[in-house]
Amino acid sequence: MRIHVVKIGGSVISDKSKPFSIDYAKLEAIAEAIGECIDRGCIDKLVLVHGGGGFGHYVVQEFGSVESSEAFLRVVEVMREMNSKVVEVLRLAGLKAFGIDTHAIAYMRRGKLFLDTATISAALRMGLIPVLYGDAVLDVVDEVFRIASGDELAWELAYAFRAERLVFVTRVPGVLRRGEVVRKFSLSRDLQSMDEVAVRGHDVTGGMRTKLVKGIGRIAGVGSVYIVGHNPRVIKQALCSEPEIGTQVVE
Ligand code: IP8
Repeated sequence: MRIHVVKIGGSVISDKSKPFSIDYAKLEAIAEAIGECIDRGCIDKLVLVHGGGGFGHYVVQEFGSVESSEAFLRVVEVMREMNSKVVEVLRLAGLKAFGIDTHAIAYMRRGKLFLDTATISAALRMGLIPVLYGDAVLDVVDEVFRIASGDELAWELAYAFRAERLVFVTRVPGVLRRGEVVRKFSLSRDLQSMDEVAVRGHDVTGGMRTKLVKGIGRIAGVGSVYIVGHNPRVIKQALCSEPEIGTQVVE
């Protein structure tokens, strides 16, 4: 299977400073861009992941952590709600979006993420677009609640499915060095020299650096990896050819 994995940043499609609100205009524009790439035939199979934005991050911030079962259950609840809103917009844009609750197929062992990919692979073979999300999950060894970021999930999915492309759609136009977008970023060489973008509002899973670090050990086997902004034209380029603005991440 030729698979694309796309992670849509939670802060792109929701306002982290305004709890529980989706930015419908932005999400619709992204959904249309993806739909065009499917129609053009440059995407065969697609897995979508979205982040927590003003839903999950806000709640974790409110509770301070996901240590308690109350916090865990509330995160699970609001992230489900966000996912169903996202899926609804994707469906209206004509995509065969199929929401899959991350906490039901993902778990951790001592902080390491594991996925049961059977449902996702079957869904892909059956022509659906699985839509997962950053979520709270169980650590089945330590018996604690943990957060699995959408970024880590996207890397893990891309690695598990040997994705042809992994595209991160973010609030910023790519990895920045001294304010300029870096064209190519090597995980083994360049991690020291990047600017960290301060995240406005609530972000409990780290910024660009963490996004990149999660790719270590997972990038092997993934065809191409791009980090781009949310301009629909650039998203289409990242999915089908090469983005005019954005960062290609390499080993
Ligand atoms: O927004 C974390 O996913 P992310 C989601 O991709 C939660 O970092 C539950 C805070």
